[in-house]
Amino acid sequence: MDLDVEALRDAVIDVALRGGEMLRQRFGSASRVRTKSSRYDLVTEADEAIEAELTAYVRRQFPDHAVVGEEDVSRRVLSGQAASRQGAVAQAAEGREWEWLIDPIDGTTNFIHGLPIVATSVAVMYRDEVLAGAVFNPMQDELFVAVRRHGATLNGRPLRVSTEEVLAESLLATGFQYDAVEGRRLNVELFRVVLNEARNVRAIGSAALSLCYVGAGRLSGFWELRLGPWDLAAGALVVREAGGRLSRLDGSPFDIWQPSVVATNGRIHDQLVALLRQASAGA
Ligand code: 2AM
Ligand code: CA
Ligand code: CA
Ligand code: CA
Repeated sequence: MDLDVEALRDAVIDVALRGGEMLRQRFGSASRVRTKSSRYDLVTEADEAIEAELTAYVRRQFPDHAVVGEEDVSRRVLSGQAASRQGAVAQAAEGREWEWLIDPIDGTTNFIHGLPIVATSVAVMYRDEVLAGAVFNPMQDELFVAVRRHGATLNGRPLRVSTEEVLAESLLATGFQYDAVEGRRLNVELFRVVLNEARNVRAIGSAALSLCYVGAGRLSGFWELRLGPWDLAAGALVVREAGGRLSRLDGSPFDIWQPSVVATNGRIHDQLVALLRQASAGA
């Protein structure tokens, strides 16, 4: 490895802050909104400009690292250059040991509407292991950082998950996917079932920030059905390093390459997974 812990931390922070600064400058003036896979799956000029800048920036500093960005992967799939999203990610990763995952704007729909729950999410992996991640919301000046085995912080202060023991006292969050209406139907049912048991449920429109909020103890837990590795990598490391627990929706081991996630304070994890499994079976 050619990077120590401090260098890794500094590198992810630097890239996330750079992206967030561009995001802040563009906030309130989303332009050229286009659709991708469905009418809910949106991209703007800002997503593409920020990703292009961050990709070039990482490559200048680390010429032997690969950079995988959401919009680059989307372009490869939509143009037919890659047959699937996994294929496109593999193309972009070029088989390199060091790999960066970049989500230039997490919360693009919020960005388009001027809702300031938006972030740039950046993670760096070595041989398929996420070593460091940073999620920066420039509208609230909140920088979440996690380094594997070295903890998670918010603006430099150490993070710890919340202590709720039961769903009835838990504030949870989820997100609704971009596939056609049918794809959302299942999560509407999960939402309904969980809402009956939890204190309340939110859908804040940024998966990366939702994960960071679990790490910060602001949410007791979060689940979502269909995310990409750039949505998950940095935020999941924040959850883990803040003492939380992660799995897939069915309770099996978490993996950024799999689309579903359940992230909690740990204490309510089994209860939430059991409820989601039961609700999925009945849906
Ligand atoms: P985005 O804003 O970067 O597109 C919304 O539920 C959250 O899920 C956002 O963080 C959104 O990221 C993310 N997301 C990414 N891909 C998605 C997909 N195919 N369907 C739904 N949400 C997706
Ligand atoms: Ca997107
Ligand atoms: Ca995203
Ligand atoms: Ca995005």
